[in-house]
Amino acid sequence: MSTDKKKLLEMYRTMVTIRQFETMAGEYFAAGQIPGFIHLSIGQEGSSTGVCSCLRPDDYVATTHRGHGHMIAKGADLKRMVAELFGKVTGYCKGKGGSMHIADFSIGILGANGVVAGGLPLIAGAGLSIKLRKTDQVAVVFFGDGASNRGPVHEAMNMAAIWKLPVLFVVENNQWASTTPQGYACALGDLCQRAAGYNMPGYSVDGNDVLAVRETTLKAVAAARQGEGPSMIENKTYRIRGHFEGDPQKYRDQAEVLTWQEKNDPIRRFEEHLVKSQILTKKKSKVIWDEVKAELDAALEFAQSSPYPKPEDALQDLFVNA
Ligand SMILES: Cc1ncc(C[n+]2csc(CCOP(=O)(O)OP(=O)(O)O)c2C)c(N)n1
Repeated sequence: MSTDKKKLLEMYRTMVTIRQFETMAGEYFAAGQIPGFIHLSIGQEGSSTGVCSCLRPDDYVATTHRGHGHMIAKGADLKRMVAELFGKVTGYCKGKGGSMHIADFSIGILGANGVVAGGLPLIAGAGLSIKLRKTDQVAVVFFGDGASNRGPVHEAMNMAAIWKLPVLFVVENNQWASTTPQGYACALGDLCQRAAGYNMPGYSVDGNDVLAVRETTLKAVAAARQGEGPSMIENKTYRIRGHFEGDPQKYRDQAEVLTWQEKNDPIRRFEEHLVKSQILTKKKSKVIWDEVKAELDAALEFAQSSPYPKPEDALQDLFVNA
């Protein structure tokens, strides 16, 4: 696969941005400055970045309750994201939606989703719209291993298959669905085996290897753009943080978390690859981490200095003016 140096460094920066965004969100949540619930994707940056690195701004993405990484990788505005997490009027939903309701139609982000597996029927609809409009866009849905056992997955994959819709079903198998280990709730070894039931290609990928994710996604995207229909990709990864911030995590052994963190960090793995390939130096890497931090500090400042929405605006924006 030939990915040029500029693109590789852009992908590295995206992964660093997601990691720093999530780390910052965890810290401010713990400090009581972020209301509601947040679910972080630390450790899953290879999947979000690898997939979105293959997409155009006019391609669609539907994501989940754990969607910050997908949105950042698709190009969402950090200031508006942070402001939304803080419940401020300058946020994506004017501070009234929070983490699980962020959307940005201008760059194809059809939304986070608090309903587990809720993104799949939605993305089948987006795929049908692409087909009817005869464009060469693609529509991608991210969902978890827990979500993969729900009914809407069958309905959406079946429809996408019979109508040959340009859809990518990307299941992020991070080993845990809240407190349930993946193997407890599903009889399959590889979740991509489900693809066979819909006569579509299915790939299982090391989701912490961003280049492997990109290589597989490029294949699936090319097929979708050429009218060959949907594919399923399983990115095998691991959820490093609790299910939600504040989760006491009594259901799993912290040694398991540490092993993934120390031996299989997707950012460290990519960084080592880039350094070995003489694309990145330790010095340049530090510059990138510092630049991203400065960008996030500016987003934080923007969010913190923005006002909360007014109580009288609570019922505004409930309906779209058609
Ligand atoms: C329809 C529905 N059922 C249950 C829930 C509660 N819930 C929220 S997240 C979650 C686990 C999801 O696990 P998975 O799909 O593997 O995603 P992950 O959290 O690991 O990213 C559950 C059961 C919900 N939000 N929606």
